[in-house]
Amino acid sequence: MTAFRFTTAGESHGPGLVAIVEGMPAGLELDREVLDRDMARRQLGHGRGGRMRIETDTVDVRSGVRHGRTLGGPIALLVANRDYANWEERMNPWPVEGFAPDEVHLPRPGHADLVGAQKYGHSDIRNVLERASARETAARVAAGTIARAFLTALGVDVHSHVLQIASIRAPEREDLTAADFAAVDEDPVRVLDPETSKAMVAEINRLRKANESLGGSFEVIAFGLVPGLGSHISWEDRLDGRLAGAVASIQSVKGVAIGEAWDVAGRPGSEAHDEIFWSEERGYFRETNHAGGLEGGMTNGLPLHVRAAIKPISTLTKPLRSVDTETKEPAQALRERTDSTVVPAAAVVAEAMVCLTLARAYREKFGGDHIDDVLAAVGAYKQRIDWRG
Ligand code: EPS
Repeated sequence: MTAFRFTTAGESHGPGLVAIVEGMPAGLELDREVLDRDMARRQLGHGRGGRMRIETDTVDVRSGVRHGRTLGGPIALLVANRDYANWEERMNPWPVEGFAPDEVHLPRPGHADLVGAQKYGHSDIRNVLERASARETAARVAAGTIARAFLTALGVDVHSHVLQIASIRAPEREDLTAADFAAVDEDPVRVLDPETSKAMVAEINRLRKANESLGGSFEVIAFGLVPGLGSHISWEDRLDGRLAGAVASIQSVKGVAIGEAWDVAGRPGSEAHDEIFWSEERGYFRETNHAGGLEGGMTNGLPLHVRAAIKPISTLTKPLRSVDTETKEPAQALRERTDSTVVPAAAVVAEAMVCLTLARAYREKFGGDHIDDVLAAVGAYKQRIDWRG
């Protein structure tokens, strides 16, 4: 059986983005509207730039699915770039007669521009920035829709919310349930507290006027996981490492935390761990979740909490100091159309990366060629460990 994996291809202003997802079982039901809903959620959020008015992202399934069910083969997904119509000469895969694109020579501090050009030997920085662009996350979310459909079939729900934008923080909330996220996408910054939301929108407006970009942080929570995904046996199998890698690979993410990580670091051990109880009706249970649902690199059956910090976008409308890579003279960095903040959208991308990571862990643990095989294996396992969650 092909191991679960996915890859993406595509440039920001090229013809489109592609995702290929391999290793899904056959017979999994997909709902076109649900897939497109995730694509639209990634485009939400106060503080996006002009590009989001051009694109209306949808998942165009090109293989691996027939009449709404997976076939077991690779699933190819296409997300068109509508903006390509405005870039056809500059981004054409083939030489365009009588046209020579202007080269970009002004690397943005914080972006892949300078190092990418050095490493790959490009004089035109556009050859780097097109692939480094966070437009690529549309393909990740497309792949994530397939992983999410698989997890939904297994009773797993993955949600996200924004915790912080610039200096504005949402109040901490414990014991969130899946139902608390019912209206989060209706909020302009995808935050659960309406007062904080207003303050965040005001701060985005204020800093945008000052030509600034804004970073922040967000949390992804997965409900309904079985205990025992991932493993303590080998470092590569530890789910905390895989989740951290998956989420840290999102453009502009600079930190990932599992559970109460940074807070727990400052507490005595007696206040850092989740004590274990057992009762006739519940079986094993905990009264706290400081660990964020992971112990020893494995899910423990409690909700999984992954937080991430994202830096302010490195394209600034008031550019930072840089150097012209042709003349080596001091210059201002490239100034392009850009977003002010992408924190709400990044949380949706992180949901996709968490879904893809969890789908892989389920595929490894339970195998199965048809979705019914997977459901039967999960059911048998729950019975063996007497899991009632
Ligand atoms: C991005 C720059 C902007 C963003 C883009 C990511 O694009 P443009 O240069 O076309 O205005 O809008 O994000 C998306 C297109 C998207 O779909 O998220 C960058 O440099 O990373």
